[in-house]
Amino acid sequence: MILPEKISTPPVCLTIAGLDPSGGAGIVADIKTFTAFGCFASAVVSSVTFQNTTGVFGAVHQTADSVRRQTEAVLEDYTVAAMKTGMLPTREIIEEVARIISKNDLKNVIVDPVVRSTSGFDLIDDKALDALIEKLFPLADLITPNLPEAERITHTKIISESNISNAAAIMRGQGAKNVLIKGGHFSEKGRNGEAEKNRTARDYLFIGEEILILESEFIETTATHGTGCTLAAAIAANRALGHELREALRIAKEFVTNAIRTAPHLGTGNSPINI
Ligand code: PXL
Repeated sequence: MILPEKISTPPVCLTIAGLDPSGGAGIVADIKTFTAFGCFASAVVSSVTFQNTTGVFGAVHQTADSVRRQTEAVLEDYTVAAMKTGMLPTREIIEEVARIISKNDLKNVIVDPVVRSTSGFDLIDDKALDALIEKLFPLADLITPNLPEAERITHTKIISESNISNAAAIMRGQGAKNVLIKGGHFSEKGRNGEAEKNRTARDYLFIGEEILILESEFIETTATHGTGCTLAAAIAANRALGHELREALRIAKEFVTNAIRTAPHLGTGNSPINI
């Protein structure tokens, strides 16, 4: 077997996110994604969740002190080229992560505002969500909400593209520099009248004064577990490799689309993707 050549001094990527022991989402997805792009993966656990492809059954969250000590151990030793945050379940953890990003002047910070699992398990409470918006949005290079997350963050209903622009404007008003709204859910049956004829997966990047619409084939599948984590991690990896944000996103989206297309169909629920 021929393995890809390793980069001799790979850039270090850091994820601060939850553990999904079934390997589809959270830090395991992030580690695999960083590694796939030739980056060196480091990972801080914010919560240990109990889940598999059929759902999330519970979680034991880490304390803010644990997150701080894990992260400081990494940062004292490595230069982190890019980082990604995923499930940050409590206000205390979010405040700690924000403090660490500011103190260490970390760059290329991708914030995936994880709110709820596909199966409906709340991964963050409302107090924590307020802290995520207030403390982390202003420190992010990019935030990556999907439609349900954008709706919950902005308290708006998104059924049209103009609703998407409005939600992005609200999130920018909340301090987010660049906003990626992942429109995959638009393609689901029944979300809006347009969905049946418009079967592409569209993501909307609000960057500077520009809106960039990234379109890809919509793949009809239940194998989507971990797509959000993987996309954000892939963007972070490509920022670490020196790509500017638009290009990092283009590469990351292609990676995720391929991973969905070639998903291993593991488990009896929503299969992980192929990372
Ligand atoms: O996909 C959101 C997500 C992120 N991180 C962890 C998760 C989930 C969804 O279940 O469990 C740890």
